Formats: sequence, structure tokens, C-alpha cells
Amino acid sequence: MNTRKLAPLAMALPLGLSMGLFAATPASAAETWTFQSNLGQVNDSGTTGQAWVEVEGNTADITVNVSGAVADSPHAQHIHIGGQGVCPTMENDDNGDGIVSTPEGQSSYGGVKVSLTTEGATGADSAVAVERMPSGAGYTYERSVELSDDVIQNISDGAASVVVHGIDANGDGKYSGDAKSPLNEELPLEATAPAACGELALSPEGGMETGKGGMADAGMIGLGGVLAATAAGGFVVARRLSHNS
Ligand SMILES: [Cu+2]
Repeated sequence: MNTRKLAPLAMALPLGLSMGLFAATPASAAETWTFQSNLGQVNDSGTTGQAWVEVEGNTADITVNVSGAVADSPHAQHIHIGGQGVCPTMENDDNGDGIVSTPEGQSSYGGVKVSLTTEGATGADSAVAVERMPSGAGYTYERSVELSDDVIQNISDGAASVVVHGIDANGDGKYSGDAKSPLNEELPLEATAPAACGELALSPEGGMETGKGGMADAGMIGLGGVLAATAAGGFVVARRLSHNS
């Protein structure tokens, strides 16, 4: 008998079948999808970091790692959605004052949709709730928040950015200066200007936990992706990035 030669084909068949089944099976148990972002500096702030958004159903475990931020000062941080789904550059400095303000960046990253507060409300109304924002030169923020279907859809469409605010443009070690924040006149412009920003994209390590679920769950959270089998038999999502215009 020559079963050895048949073995590779026999192994390939169930894999192909299972991919077809995934495509037809209705959504079952919720899957975890991880989106990730490298935060680059805005406004020459020296602030960088990383963010992870782990989505399961409408719950997101959010982690934001920040370093090089203004010390002993609160840092408003948000998920911005809309605009072009990208981070601003100095070309966004419409009034030419040398600082890209939060509204000036809006054509790039859109508006605040989720406020990454340490406690309490997480809506756009909490955008400048600096007393409920993390603070310090470096910090790790972790919180589980509920996200709307619309926000999850935008994240999976590549139209969401994580933005950390608060810069020290005049180098005096604190938020200061005569220029007022366009978001809140009681705050200096430095307190709310964007310091770091990164666009959220599906984590390259694989957006979902392996070994369970399948394509139907991708449809459930609106991921317009193409599943492909990896060498290990797991699945990765090759997705097209699309930005709102
Ligand atoms: Cu923001």
C-alpha cells in the first residue's frame, strides 16, 4: 500500500473543507480581535507609545503605553474617528502658530469618539476631563470599555486613531503660555494639543485567537477581510485598508 503519498492530500482536504464551512457558519461565540497602533510624536513633542485595542463583542480591553510625555501633567487621550483616518503633520497648522491644535488635526484624524478616561464616562463629552485622564512622563493605561457598533466598525475599517494630548512647546516643564486651548479656555493650548498619534490596524500577530471560530465572526464585527490559511493551519486576515475621504 502506498498511503504515504496520499497523506498530504488527505491533510489538505479537511483544511479546505473547514474554510468553506467557516464561510457558511453563522456567528457563534464571540471572537477576540486585536488592533494595534504605534504612536508617533506630533508637534515635535518627543512623546511616543503603543496602543492595543482587544475587541470581543462590544467590549474592548484597551492598553496605551506612553513615554516621553510632559511630566506631572494629565494627558487627555482618545480614539478619534473620521477625517482621513490618519495622523496630522505640521501641514495641519492652519493658523501658523507653530502648533497643530486638536481642531486643526481633525481633518486628518476626525473627532473624539471615545475618551480613554481612567474612570467614569468614556464618551466624547469627557474629551477634556483631564482630572480623569492618566498623567506623568510615562504611563501604562489599561481599561475595559464598551464600544458602540459604529466605533468598532470604524476601527475595523482602519478609520480610527489613538491620540494622546499635552505638549510642552515652550520647554518650561508644564502646560503654560498665553495661548488658550480651543477646546477649553481655562486650559492652555499646550494642555490639549496632540502629542502622539497612531492609526489603529489589525495586529500583525493575527487579529483573532487561533483554534476556534472563523470567517463568520469576521462578518459579525464588520471586518471586510480575506481569510487565508497559514502554513501552520491557522488563519490570518489580509485586509484592505480603507480610509474615509
Ligand atoms: Cu484626542
